[in-house]
Amino acid sequence: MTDSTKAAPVTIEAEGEVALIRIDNPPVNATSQAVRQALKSSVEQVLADRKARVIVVYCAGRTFVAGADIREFGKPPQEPHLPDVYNVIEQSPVPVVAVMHGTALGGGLELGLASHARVGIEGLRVGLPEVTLGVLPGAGGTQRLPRLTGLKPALDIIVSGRQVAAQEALDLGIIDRLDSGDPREVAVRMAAEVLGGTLPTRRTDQIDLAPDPDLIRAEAERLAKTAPNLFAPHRCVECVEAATRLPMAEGLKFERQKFRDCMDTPQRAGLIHAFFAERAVANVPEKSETPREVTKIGVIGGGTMGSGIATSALLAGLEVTLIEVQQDGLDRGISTITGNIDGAVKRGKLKANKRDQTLGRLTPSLEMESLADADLVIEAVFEDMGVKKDIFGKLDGICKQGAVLASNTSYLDVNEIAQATSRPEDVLGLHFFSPAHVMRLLEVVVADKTAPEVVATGFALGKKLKKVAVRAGVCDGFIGNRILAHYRKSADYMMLDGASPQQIDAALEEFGFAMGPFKVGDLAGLDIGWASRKRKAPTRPAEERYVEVSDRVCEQGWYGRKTGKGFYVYEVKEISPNPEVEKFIEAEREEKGITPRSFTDQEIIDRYMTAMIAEATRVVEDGTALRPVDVDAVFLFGYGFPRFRGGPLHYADRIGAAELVKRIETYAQEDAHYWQVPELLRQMAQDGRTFDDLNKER
Ligand code: 3H9
Repeated sequence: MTDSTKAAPVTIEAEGEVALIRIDNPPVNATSQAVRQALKSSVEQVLADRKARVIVVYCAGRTFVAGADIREFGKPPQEPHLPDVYNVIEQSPVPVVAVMHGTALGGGLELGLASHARVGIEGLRVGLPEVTLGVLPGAGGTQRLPRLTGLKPALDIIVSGRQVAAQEALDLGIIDRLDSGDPREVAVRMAAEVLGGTLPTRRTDQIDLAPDPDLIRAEAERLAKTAPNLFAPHRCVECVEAATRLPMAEGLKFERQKFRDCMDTPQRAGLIHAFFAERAVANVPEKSETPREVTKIGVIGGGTMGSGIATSALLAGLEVTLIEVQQDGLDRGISTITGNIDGAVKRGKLKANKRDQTLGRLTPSLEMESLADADLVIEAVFEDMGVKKDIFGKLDGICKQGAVLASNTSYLDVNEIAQATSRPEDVLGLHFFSPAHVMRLLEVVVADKTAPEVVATGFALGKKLKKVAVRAGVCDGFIGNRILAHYRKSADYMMLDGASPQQIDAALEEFGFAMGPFKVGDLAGLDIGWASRKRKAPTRPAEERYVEVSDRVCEQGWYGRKTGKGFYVYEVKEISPNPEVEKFIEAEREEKGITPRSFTDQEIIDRYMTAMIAEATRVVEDGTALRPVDVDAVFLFGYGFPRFRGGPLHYADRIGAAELVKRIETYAQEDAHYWQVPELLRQMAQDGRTFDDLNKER
């Protein structure tokens, strides 16, 4: 072809009646200001040349446009705005075809929707995930998608933010054609088809859309129940409704206004922080090390954790040897894993025809010697240092040189475990969260002697298992459980001082947690916390305030959901407060001379969150977590922290270090042992710095 003009990062390749426009903005072709500018001027240039009778837009690299450049969000918007660029495309008198490969998401799909025909390349996935970032499709998505698919599928796609596979996109009318091949080749072919009249083109704004007020009302009502805290999904419904009654130009204006409203919310900042947090945690000092190859793993222990870890590894295509000491334990493990895999098939996570093959990669064994050729072994037996040291001593004698030896301990000292072997450099903690085949968090616990390439192997395994791996230092409870152990006490203190467990749970659920702390305790099993309190009793400082209510509950054999009773009573479909708990609370208040006072919901949230932030700050201060964002990721992916709040330390920045210091000092007047201002927080307050500043510095 001739007459080629380069306008990086967008290139025009024009010959005769065909103009190919290629976007090339690695890594994911996001529409940064430079791309928007270049795309708009490229289309305008082709139109001004008056030679082309068809324009095809395609992308270089691994994917079609992945949307707006979200790094620009929160900064002053720069022209040209994306909707204006796409309006130029929609109104082009020369038909524009979008050839899409990889993922066409958000502003990427919206580029396709504004074009006059859309062609997908095998493997394409499309979607409008804006809602997951706290915004809405703001470049025509809410106005154009319903015109192509009808209201119902468009509402579903926009409000859920889900990705749609190529075949479904074809069936729904989102794409007109599914093809295969290299994007440029397909682009050339499609140009010829448009010229030859075999690929029809049309403007999306000229398609009529029938209103359906009942559907809109039903969706609004559903969201009022399921997403009362979220801002963007409700605005999405309003925009789709507007598409049914406004002409395109006005609908686009309406959408633009709602998009800006979303942009201004703290939820948008929180959700985008969460998006980047998931990726930022991979930036560890060991990231350039070459990980050891892992294809065969061993899991010791067939309990809930071990079986979950084994399931996760099997689903990732690894070979797994499961070790138990007794046949009945092994049988239970196999049956749990089989149930988990069947569940994965049911939830669409695994194709039914892959079930047997997946389970076929599992080798159950009663002999530790079966781990001789494992590349990596994860010990997941109960939390007892003696037992763990014994296992690691045996592994040292059995495992091949170069095997990685990992413990799934949730709080024990990994240095001490490593000392039980002659190869502490191969030992690390891999702390999964229950259920391990579902929860995304993996704490990679780095001991004093862990070799950098072993850390890198932990991260590589995390990636293979589709986990969010976060680097943690050794301490009691690592990042997550250490912080949890601290702030959980604040809930007990408030309970004894006058707030009921139900009020505390309700206030924190209103804040955005899926469940309040007492419900979480009931779900996880109150015996777990009880065991940990007993373990720590001998070293508990005399000044520490101790609330006994949970011990009283456990002494009755009430461990929560699994025993039918805990802080709540569980009947078939009902859950109600356990009236006996109130009696324990009153008795302890009387014994300790506490006169109950009332708490507002806001005070409950403030105290609970301040306690969490204080310990999280100490975790950053002493280097257990690399950066504040690592703590945020731990809570987002392992502890049900409301994603729209971005994580505890992102949320802390909204409050500000100075205010947090003031709060802690006020609370310390009641309990100076529990409420101590972390030195780092005091310094940040003095210097006017934020946790986000620390993220950038570290
Ligand atoms: C939108 O479009 C709004 C419009 O409706 C209206 C506007 C007016 N921007 O995920 P990866 C970075 S909202 C900037 O590891 P993968 C990412 O941080 C947008 N950067 O790759 C990472 O950087 P680093 C709607 C982005 O292959 C690198 O690219 N779109 C963006 O596993 C590689 O990413 C979305 O929500 C972006 N939009 O997955 C799509 N996207 O290497 C968001 C990625 O420094 N993106 N980066 O860590 C994704 O879902 C995935 O990145 C994708 C590729 C599936 C595309």
